Amino acid sequence: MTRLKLAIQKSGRLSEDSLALLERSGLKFARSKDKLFWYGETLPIDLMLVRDDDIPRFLMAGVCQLGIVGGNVALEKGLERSANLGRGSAVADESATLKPLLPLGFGRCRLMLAAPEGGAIREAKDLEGKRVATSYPALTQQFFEAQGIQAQVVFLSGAVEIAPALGSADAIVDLVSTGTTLRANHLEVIGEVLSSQANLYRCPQALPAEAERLIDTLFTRVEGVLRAAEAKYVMMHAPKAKLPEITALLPGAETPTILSLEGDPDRVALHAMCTEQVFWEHLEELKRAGASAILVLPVEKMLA
Ligand code: PRT
Ligand code: ZN
Repeated sequence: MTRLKLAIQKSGRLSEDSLALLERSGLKFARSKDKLFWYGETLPIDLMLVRDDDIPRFLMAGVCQLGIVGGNVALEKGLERSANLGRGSAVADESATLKPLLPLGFGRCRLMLAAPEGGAIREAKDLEGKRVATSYPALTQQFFEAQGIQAQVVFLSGAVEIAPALGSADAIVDLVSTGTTLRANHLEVIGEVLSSQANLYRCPQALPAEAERLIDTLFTRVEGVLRAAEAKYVMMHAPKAKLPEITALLPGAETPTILSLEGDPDRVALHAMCTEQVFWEHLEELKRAGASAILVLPVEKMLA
């Protein structure tokens, strides 16, 4: 029987959210002690727990068929790989690239160009002939080349933010989420290289029909969970005469369900799906239109 491997980060910023999303999508795993492979108990999809940097390579080589990793890592590794191909490395399918199946909404960050606060370097072009330290050399190189700027990209595997203070670089390109690390090192953002989040990827190779069906099944489930995260099930009592007005205040809702209220001919119960944001925006208007007994419930899954 076909079994697929899905790679996630073993321990790091993406691990918890990746596992939680898969579990909410109905995948359960027998957690093994060695923690490299977890057997999939509810679908024939096993988990591989690895370093995030290895996931793009494993997907390209077909070591795993699915993977969750940041767009920043997938793009960087893709660019590094094309550069290596130029130098004659042997890879079966040169045209293959990793395409995200689904953005997952977590692991959000931005790859930013930053320079010492209040210094002479105010924008990318001030870095002509200067040194830029980064753990993302290929994306950084591409960023400067696209603007016709010749900067010297210095690769550092970690602690990139201290390079300017040590005098080993004039600026850095690094991931930023809250900006605390930059501020602590007296650096400020002067440009954006990339905006990123965690994505679900598949291997570029076409797979046997059964494996492709399994990928579709996983895709549908994960997508359902992601949509449900934004969806709310809203219930309220409303004057019958105001139904068109109230329905219009819940856009995106499929046709609402209307139920009669025992002993009250003028009012009905209305049930509808809508996004949480829309609901809050219109709460006061709903009340003014006569809605009462309003209940908002979370939606666990949305399957069609
Ligand atoms: O061991 P392994 O190789 O698997 O893990 P890793 O250390 O390479 O990666 P990890 O766990 O740090 O990050 C995994 C992924 O999380 C990244 O590739 C991004 O896609 C995503 N991500 C989201 C981030 C951040 N936010 C982030 N803030 N990755 C790193 N950071 C760093 C940032 O560079 C800074 O140094 O966190 C620090 C704090 O950021 P501020 O801005 O909040 O101060
Ligand atoms: Zn890593």
